[in-house]
Amino acid sequence: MSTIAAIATPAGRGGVGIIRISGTAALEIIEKLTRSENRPTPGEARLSHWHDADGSLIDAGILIYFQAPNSYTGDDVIELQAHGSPVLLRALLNRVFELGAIPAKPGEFTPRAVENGRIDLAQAEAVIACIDATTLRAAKQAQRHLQGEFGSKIEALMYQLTGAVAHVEACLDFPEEEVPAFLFDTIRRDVARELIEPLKQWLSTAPLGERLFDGATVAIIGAPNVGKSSLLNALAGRDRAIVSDVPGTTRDVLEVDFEVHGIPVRLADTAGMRISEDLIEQEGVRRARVTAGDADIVLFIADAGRSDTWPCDYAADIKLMNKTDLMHEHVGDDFLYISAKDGSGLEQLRDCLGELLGEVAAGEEGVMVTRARHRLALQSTLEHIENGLKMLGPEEHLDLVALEWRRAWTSLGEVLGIGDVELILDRVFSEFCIGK
Ligand SMILES: Nc1nc2c(ncn2[C@@H]2O[C@H](COP(=O)(O)OP(=O)(O)O)[C@@H](O)[C@H]2O)c(=O)[nH]1
Ligand SMILES: [Mg+2]
Repeated sequence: MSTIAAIATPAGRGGVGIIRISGTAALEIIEKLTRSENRPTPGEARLSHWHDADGSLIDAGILIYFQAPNSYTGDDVIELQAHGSPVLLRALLNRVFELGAIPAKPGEFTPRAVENGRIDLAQAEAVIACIDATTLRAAKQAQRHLQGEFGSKIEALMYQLTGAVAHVEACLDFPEEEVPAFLFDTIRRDVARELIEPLKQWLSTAPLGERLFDGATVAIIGAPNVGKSSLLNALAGRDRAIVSDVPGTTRDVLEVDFEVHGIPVRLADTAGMRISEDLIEQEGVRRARVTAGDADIVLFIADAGRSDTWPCDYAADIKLMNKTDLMHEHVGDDFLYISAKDGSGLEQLRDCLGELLGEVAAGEEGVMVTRARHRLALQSTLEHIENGLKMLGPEEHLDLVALEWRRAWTSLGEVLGIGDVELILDRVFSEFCIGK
């Protein structure tokens, strides 16, 4: 495999800039780059000098050598911690290319780690999730996946499934009438308890788990001047939208990112819904409707002091009665009473949003299903297990049950990127002793 290199730190100036080199030629490249300084010792950070083709110094910094297989990719890896100057880093990287490395494609280090068996496919996905997470809660969830908690759960299910398949295949070896009936009950009970229940429980975490990374959109709609922009500012915690007592101030759709209980939310403030002669305002109202149509959650807001703003002709998820600092008229329990001005009721609004977004009860958060790819694979696993279960019985074709459950096994394996199912199954089965 070729030796790849890239700048691992973000573009732009910084205190430190890191170049990462991975592959069998890494040491050779370093020998030339450092003009034969002592060969680096694995795991040791040392001061090193890096030279251009003409012998001039490009930069000096810290060199760390991760000897294969104990590196991120599993190959020899060398990291150069240079000064965070884009010019110097570029020159240094070009020199590394001259010496035999090729440019790494985006994210090319991580697949190598998977190929070399350092991490599984789900952990590779967690690397990017960790980096892309926009809330601490999401980052911590990604971290659990990265540490292999997700993979262990999958493997535990695979182990259970292997046992179930082994039992069924053991029955296959007997003439049907000789399989004791209680055996089917045992298999049925084990499969329900060890596979179906945990899978269902786990799948129930998917709406929230996926939201943690994909985020949700919330649109604020209502008549002009009811306090939509004020609410956006209050929730975002900063003065983002212009607030005024002139109706029709907001004309475009304005978006701001914030979080509700660790779930990233994009909040959209819109133009007030009203019939207007003003062409720009008309377009604003049209956009408001489109935004509301696309949003996961629609917040309708009314003004407690103006009954004409109360009727809501839109299918809103939450209805708010604003300006309750001025007057508090109770117009029904389907309204949440707030004041964008003094902040009252906003905590309840956050809770309400959290609930709609799939917030789970407080306490230690388990490892969740956070990606559509994982959810689909787990759903397919569940389906195959249930299909098999339906066919389990003395009159049935047990080979079909085994086939369904092997398919379920394959779906689980796909999550971790385990390819050669037959091979693995055979190996596992070789340890089973039929009839004992
Ligand atoms: N007293 C009071 N005034 C508010 C409240 N929310 C908004 N306002 C005022 O109502 C007017 C319209 O607010 P704005 O946020 O621009 O409404 P929008 O047109 O719906 O975006 C402004 O003068 C705000 O200061 C509130 O909770 N209490
Ligand atoms: Mg506004």
